[in-house]
Amino acid sequence: MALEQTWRWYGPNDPVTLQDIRQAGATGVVTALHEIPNGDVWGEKELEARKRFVEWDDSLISPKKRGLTWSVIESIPVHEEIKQGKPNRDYFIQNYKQSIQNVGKMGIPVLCYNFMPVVDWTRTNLNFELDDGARALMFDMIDFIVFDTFILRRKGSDELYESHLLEKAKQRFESMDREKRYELEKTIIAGLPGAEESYSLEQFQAKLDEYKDIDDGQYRENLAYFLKEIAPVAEQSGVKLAIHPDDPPFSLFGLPRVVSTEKDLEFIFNVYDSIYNGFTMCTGSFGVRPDNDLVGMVQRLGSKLNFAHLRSTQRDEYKGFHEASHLRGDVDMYGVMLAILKEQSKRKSVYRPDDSIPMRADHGHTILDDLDKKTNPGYSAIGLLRGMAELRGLEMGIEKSGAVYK
Ligand code: DNO
Repeated sequence: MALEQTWRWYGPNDPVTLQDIRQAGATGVVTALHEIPNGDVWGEKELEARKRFVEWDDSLISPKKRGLTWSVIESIPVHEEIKQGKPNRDYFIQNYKQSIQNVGKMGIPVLCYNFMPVVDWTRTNLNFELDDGARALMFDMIDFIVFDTFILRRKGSDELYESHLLEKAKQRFESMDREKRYELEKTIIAGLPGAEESYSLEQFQAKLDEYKDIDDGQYRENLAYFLKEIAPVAEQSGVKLAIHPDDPPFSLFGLPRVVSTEKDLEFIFNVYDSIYNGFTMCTGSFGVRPDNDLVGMVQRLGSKLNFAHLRSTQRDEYKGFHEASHLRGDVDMYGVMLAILKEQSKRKSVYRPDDSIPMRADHGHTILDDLDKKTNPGYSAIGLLRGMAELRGLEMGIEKSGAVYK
């Protein structure tokens, strides 16, 4: 059974159209009701209308199916009150449950979400130029320290970093003009596509302060509290949860991080043991840590693998990385793909109906005509198309080789 090829679509304002997605060969759409404020219920009506839009072309005299299915929600954001375990969290959890039930009624089978505090995915450079002129996303640790210690001037941050890195960051900060500093600030805190929050410098510091008494242990408890409430509802509603790992998979700004390793996932699965309480194998996020054994994670935790984001990263010497093309870099994409296909075949043998795991090529390079267009960083059509085409070829090659059944 082949993987279900999906594509992330940011809604009607996405420069990539549903027809583009169809032409790229995807059959599944991954999207969210980005317009609903964080914390509010996703109503049945809104979901139904968006589903209709994704799946049907109503602009024609006789409406026609587009050949696409809304197969994954990415994401319903988790409200900060829940993440911080504030007294009001039960109200927001109630809303979350209601949204899950409504998603279930629409027959959308997978919900990807994350539990990263304050910031969703984070990069320092959205236009890192590769040798061939393509642009990639990058997390440069020195730039990150420039922001944390010299622009934000977060108290205590200088004690967190090794002195040679701090020294490098200081020199870099001094060599940057105002414009460059502002650009870096915007890149880090103004919100990347899909991240539901964006902040000014003051708001950002205030948000960080709210976490001063929340360590990893406490934060994990807050996640467990949330999961104990929502996972049974997801199970009853037929919606498989797929928690997305921290990106990058280590602490930023001294904030807690609890979804970065295999151990973290084990903790999550132990809170409520069900295939409805699963994860997103984001190879680009987990893969930044050399101590994460991606292939082993799929082999050991595969039954809870509800969604796959496939991309690769290339680590640098200072714990940073840039995004490599899909089959290069540090991720063993062959190994991961083989392990996922073996998991699917296992499911088939026990008649598990979800034996076509949704996957999407994650974050492409900006290439060709897209270099001159306004695109969502990481989500320009041509780069993603290249990634998806490569992954599709890899999958077919593995299938045909018979390696899955050995
Ligand atoms: C970035 C994405 C993340 C992801 C969320 C899931 O490209 O992988 O924004 O959607 O973290 O909730």
